Formats: sequence, structure tokens, C-alpha cells
Amino acid sequence: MSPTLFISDLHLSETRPDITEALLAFLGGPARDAGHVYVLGDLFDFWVGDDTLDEPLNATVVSAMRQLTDSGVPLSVMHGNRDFLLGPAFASATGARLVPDPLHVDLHGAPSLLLHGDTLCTDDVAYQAFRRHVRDPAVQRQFLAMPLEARRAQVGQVRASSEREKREKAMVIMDVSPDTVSATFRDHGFARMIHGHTHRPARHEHVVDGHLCERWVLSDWETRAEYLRADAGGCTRIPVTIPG
Ligand code: LP5
Ligand code: MN
Repeated sequence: MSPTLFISDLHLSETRPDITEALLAFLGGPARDAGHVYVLGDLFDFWVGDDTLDEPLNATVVSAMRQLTDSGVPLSVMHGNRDFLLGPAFASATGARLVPDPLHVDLHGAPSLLLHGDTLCTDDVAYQAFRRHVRDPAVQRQFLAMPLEARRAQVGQVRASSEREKREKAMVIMDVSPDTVSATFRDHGFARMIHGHTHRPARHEHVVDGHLCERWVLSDWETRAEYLRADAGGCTRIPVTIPG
């Protein structure tokens, strides 16, 4: 059975053409032999609305994703904290399915929980308040009704506030909360979790009510272009190689 592949946190932007290059190599290479490809959030550095689909970087990514889905490989995209405004026009242009966070999947016989990962960072109280605000559909409607340049300006302000606040926060606050991880394993009853967001790639083991559970954290591509491959034998990290 073909493997399932996971990527997240590419933070695609015009300032890092090397990351877009790596994504194109992934989509035209290993992704073609996958049974399913999942993007677990923060594909883009930020997304201000589907009316930007024709911008050069976005059009390049959409076209490469469309070629993948046209070749018959299912592609699922989850929102991250940067690109939660990816909407139905993006989905129909790429042929991808926008999936909820968290998502339950059976990975080659192993029930697994997929998340972006930001919901596990519950000690970051300021971020969780910000998240509740910007995930409110009324707030999003109001934002999307603004002219494009005003939306970009507002995102610039939010990014600056976020960077300022992050400098003040302890590193431990910006990681997952161990209690929330245990509670999440307990609530869903699955022994495997896969997520991104924290930019701290690792495989963690957790013992929850006497059961051994594993948590895979995906790498961010600003540091290391890499995907996670899951098959009946388990999960493996694989670096993306750029041909030529
Ligand atoms: O992204 P990263 O990893 O650097 O930091 C995150 C948290 N920050 C964010 C903010 C994003 O970086 C920028 C969001 C772009 C979104 C574009 C869409 C349009 C927005 C409007 C839609 C309605 O997610 C950071 C975490 C960190 O992860 C680690 O987990 O700590 O959280 C913060 O720093 C948030 C601050 O604590 C609070 C932010 C205050 C912003 C004030 C403006 C509020 C008004 C918003 C109205 C649109
Ligand atoms: Mn993120």
C-alpha cells in the first residue's frame, strides 16, 4: 500500500524561493507515489484571502498542487496559525480538501490524530486569546471585506506584535503543554499524534494511563525541508532532495 506523506510549516514566501523549489521537488517527486499527502498547516507564511490566488508565488504552488491531484493523489490541507484564511477557492483551484483540526485518520492500521499543533500550546495564554479572536467567523468576514492593501497592512502589524511578544515569552510557554498533550491522547483514545507548529522536530513518547503513545513533531522548512512518511511499519523522516 502506498505511503502517506506529511509536511507542515513551509512558511512559503517570496523571500525564500529555495523553499518553494523544495516544495516543487516534493510535489513532483515523492508525493507522486503517495497514497495521500497531508499538509498540516502553515504552508504559507501568511494568507490574506483567496483573492491573491493569481499572485506569482501562489499561482506556482496552486499549479503544482493541481498537477499532483490531477495525477490521482489525494491532497489534504489543514489550516495553520498563519494561513487559516485559505478558503474554498484555494481548495477548488488545487483540488485539495481543506480538513478540520484535529483530524482522525487510520494510518495503515494505526489510528492517528493529526493537528497543526497550536491548540496544544495552552500555556501561551496571550496566543490562545488571539487565536479565539481571529478564528471567529464574524471577525474573518470583516477582515476579508477590507481592501487587499489594508489587509496586508494589518497582517504586518499583527506580525510585528507577535514577534515583539514572542521575544518576551519563555521558550517553554511556546511549546506544547504536557498536560494538554496527555488530555488530548486521553480524549481521542489514539496512540499516535502528528503535528507541526512548534518548529521542534522530534519523536516523543508519552505514557498515558499506562499506554505508550507517540507524538511526531514535523520540521519547519525554514530550518530543514523534510517530510514524514507513514506506512504499516511506522513513521520515518525523509529529507527533500532537489534534483540537479
Ligand atoms: O507564527 P509564529 O510561529 O511566529 O508565532 C505564533 C503566534 N503568532 C501568531 C501570529 C501570526 O504569526 C501572524 C498571523 C498572520 C495571520 C494572517 C491572517 C489575517 C489575520 C486576521 C484575520 C481575522 O499566530 C505567537 C505564538 C507562537 O506562534 C508560538 O506558539 O506565541 O503568538 C503571539 O505572539 C500572539 C501574541 O501573544 C498576541 C498577538 C497580538 C496581536 C494584536 C492584534 C490583534 C488584532 C487582530 C485583528 C486582525
Ligand atoms: Mn504554526
